[in-house]
Amino acid sequence: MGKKFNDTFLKACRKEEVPYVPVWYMRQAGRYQPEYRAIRERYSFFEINENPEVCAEVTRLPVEQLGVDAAILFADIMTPLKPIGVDVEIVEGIGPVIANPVSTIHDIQKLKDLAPEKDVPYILDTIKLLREQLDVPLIGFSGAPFTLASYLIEGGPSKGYYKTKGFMYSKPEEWQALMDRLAEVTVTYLQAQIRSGAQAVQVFDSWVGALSAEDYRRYIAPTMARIFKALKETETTVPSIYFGSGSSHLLEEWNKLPVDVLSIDWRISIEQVRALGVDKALQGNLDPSLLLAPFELLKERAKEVIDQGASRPGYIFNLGHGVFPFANGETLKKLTDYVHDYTSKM
Ligand code: 1CP
Repeated sequence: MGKKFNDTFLKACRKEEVPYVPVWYMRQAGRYQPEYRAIRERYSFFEINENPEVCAEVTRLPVEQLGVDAAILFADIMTPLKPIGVDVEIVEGIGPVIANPVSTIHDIQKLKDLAPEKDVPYILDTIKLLREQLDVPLIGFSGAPFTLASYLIEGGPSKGYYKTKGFMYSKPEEWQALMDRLAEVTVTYLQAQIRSGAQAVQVFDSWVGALSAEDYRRYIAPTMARIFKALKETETTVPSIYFGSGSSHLLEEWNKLPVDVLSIDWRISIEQVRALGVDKALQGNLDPSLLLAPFELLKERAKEVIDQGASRPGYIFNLGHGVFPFANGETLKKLTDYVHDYTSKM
């Protein structure tokens, strides 16, 4: 507010020159912050979501506390599914729990179209409010069809995704109908976010690494290509980011998608990613567990990541996955300062 707008993150997404490496963290707003926990005592997760003033406040908290170069809309990948007929609650200590899991074509056909202006007006209002308040770019986001389907089919968090994959293998037509429906929701939802002012969009496919590269090619890649193409056609200037955990074996497939930035986890180094021929902008990829390491070690490892990432234009510092609930906010602040200081001198 009043400050000069910081577009370093957007420049890095576009592979432009930057004065220093921009930083933000997946799950930068949430349980590790005492202020968030205090707000959560008064409101349920979806009550925060549905109240633009509170939702904008929660979104801004990490920007103000950590000095990160981007804000991410405070919502959940389940947010757009509630209004289309999914009976979902966010349960403390577990995550999304679904009372009516999907198992038949009838269940899929019952999922309604998303009409963002009518179904999630509070999200669009939060975005508009944040654009007045923020002096860093606002990232909108959505879950990706495979990851959303995993919750819909399993009924909640899963380890093996057996039912999800079993469904995919044994009911290919129903599976495709589900992918199509969720792709439509994703595109409609993200288009509405972009129209309301989201300056970049990230698609979270957190659990798609459960698939082999061959299954990804067969069952998922065409859907993801369609999503990113539709987003490009909506607004060519809004960068798109694709994230998955445990997905190193899928990077060559991802590199073929019409997406701008790949967000990678820590199981592969940035040098290795580039050696695969991946030529997109990259985001990542410090192991979040290092937030629990002595700060000297954390710094050393962050430096290694940065030295690899920043050797080419198009690099954004982030963790390889989200901040966990018992992370220390002060460590995140020191890490952010370190990345800024170190890379300003490069
Ligand atoms: O700053 C931010 O990033 C916060 C906004 C945000 C985002 C981007 C939240 C709030 N959720 C998400 C995305 C999300 N939700 C993903 C993709 C990112 C990732 O892989 O981490 C996933 C898989 C979910 C599903 C989900 N929702 C989980 C994980 C469960 C599992 O399968 O292991 C959990 C714990 C939630 C609830 C949730 N969402 C967000 C918060 C802060 C919380 C904690 C709930 C609470 O306050 O009680």
